[in-house]
Amino acid sequence: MTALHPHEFLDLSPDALGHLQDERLRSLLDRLGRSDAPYWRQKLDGVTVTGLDDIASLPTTVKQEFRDTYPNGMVAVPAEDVVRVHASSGTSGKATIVSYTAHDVDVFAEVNARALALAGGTAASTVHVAYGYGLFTGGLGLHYGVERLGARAVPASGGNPAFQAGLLADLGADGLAATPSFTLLLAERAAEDGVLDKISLRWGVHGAEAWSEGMREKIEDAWEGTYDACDIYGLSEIIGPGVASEWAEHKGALVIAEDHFYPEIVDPLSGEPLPDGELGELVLTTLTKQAHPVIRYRTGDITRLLPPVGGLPFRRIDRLQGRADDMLIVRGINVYPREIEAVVLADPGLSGHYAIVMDRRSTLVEVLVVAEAKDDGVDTAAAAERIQDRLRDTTRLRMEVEVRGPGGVPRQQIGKAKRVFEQTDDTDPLG
Ligand code: DLL
Repeated sequence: MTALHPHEFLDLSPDALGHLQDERLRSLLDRLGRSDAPYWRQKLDGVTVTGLDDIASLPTTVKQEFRDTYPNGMVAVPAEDVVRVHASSGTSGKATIVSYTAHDVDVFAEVNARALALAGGTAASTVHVAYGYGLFTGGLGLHYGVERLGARAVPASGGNPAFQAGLLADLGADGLAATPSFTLLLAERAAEDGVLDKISLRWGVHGAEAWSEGMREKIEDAWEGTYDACDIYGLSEIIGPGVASEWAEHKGALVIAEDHFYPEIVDPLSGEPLPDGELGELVLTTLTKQAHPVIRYRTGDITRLLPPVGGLPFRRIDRLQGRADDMLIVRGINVYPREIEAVVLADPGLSGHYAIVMDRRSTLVEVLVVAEAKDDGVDTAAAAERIQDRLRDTTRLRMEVEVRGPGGVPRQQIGKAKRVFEQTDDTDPLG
């Protein structure tokens, strides 16, 4: 079976793309304008936008609107046309439910098949899907993508790394879909169980949480042979994974499925549109969604728009810094957990596991970074001092650093890795 080149999925000139987006936006607005749902009547009341050129004068949408209309208030098709629901994995507030028609499920499969092809997948691939199956969009989204690619899916879901490492060895998967943190855990388990050399993984799509270049190196080094660790981005409110993903041949930014999701960048404070290249909040409009369309959704994710590469028509987004609301404010200085990760993961003596503790026991918050030695031969006190110096250089903040022995940072087997812990009393927040 010859490799599927991404062009086979994305055969559009930039001009043709602009027309397609314009046409799709008009048809979306036309459809929503005819919806009986009070949400859409209110949202589009007085809107005169006719096409892509004046998309910035459409109102934006925020997450709270999903909560306010829970569970079906934003649904723009008759109930009998809905074939599936998913929910956001949000930890705070009420879950947000999203609905899909058969066509939406089809688009979901298509954009994930592209993401897998961009990362290195072919119809001859076996892809081990270790994202959670269920209400979370990761498992089923990638699973349908694998099937659309014509490849073989192993629906492993989350948890049980020992069993999963064995499956990787026995079934010969070449592709892996999993969070970066679980991928590292799997590799560690495979090494401990002595099955690493029986595993033939060559590429993977990793996302659902922010991860650094240092994490990419750790993941690519963790498997025997060459391995391309590609980033995949998405969110339930838009569709799930597959909104944007990295091309193994041009790593460093993610190709946006712009024919389905129209991207803009706005100033996170004022909401004013920013030009391509400038850092700001990603705003997305679902051009083809039927059941649960969203207009100009404020994702809360900070990135910038970059030009297309490699002959594909689609612009790209820079790798994500993290959510605007993940930003830690310490003594007036803003720092993203990913900046701390970059320092910890760049140290050759440390494993990829770490945690950030926001110690709020006194009036001034103190930050404790807990990292872990790669093996017993590492001088943990010297490593802690090194990391503390580098953190001070890169963030201008003094943080406490503790380097524990191998296995000292608790592992998480299911869902998105939790990196930041709050400490308000003397109990150990890491458990
Ligand atoms: O995390 C969908 C997904 C599943 C993406 C599997 C990739 C792979 P939600 O649970 O709704 O959906 O969370 C969406 O997670 O707004 C980002 O803040 C964050 N996120 C997702 N992918 C990335 C990534 C899924 N590659 C929220 N890098 C988004 C950084 C990411 N953050």
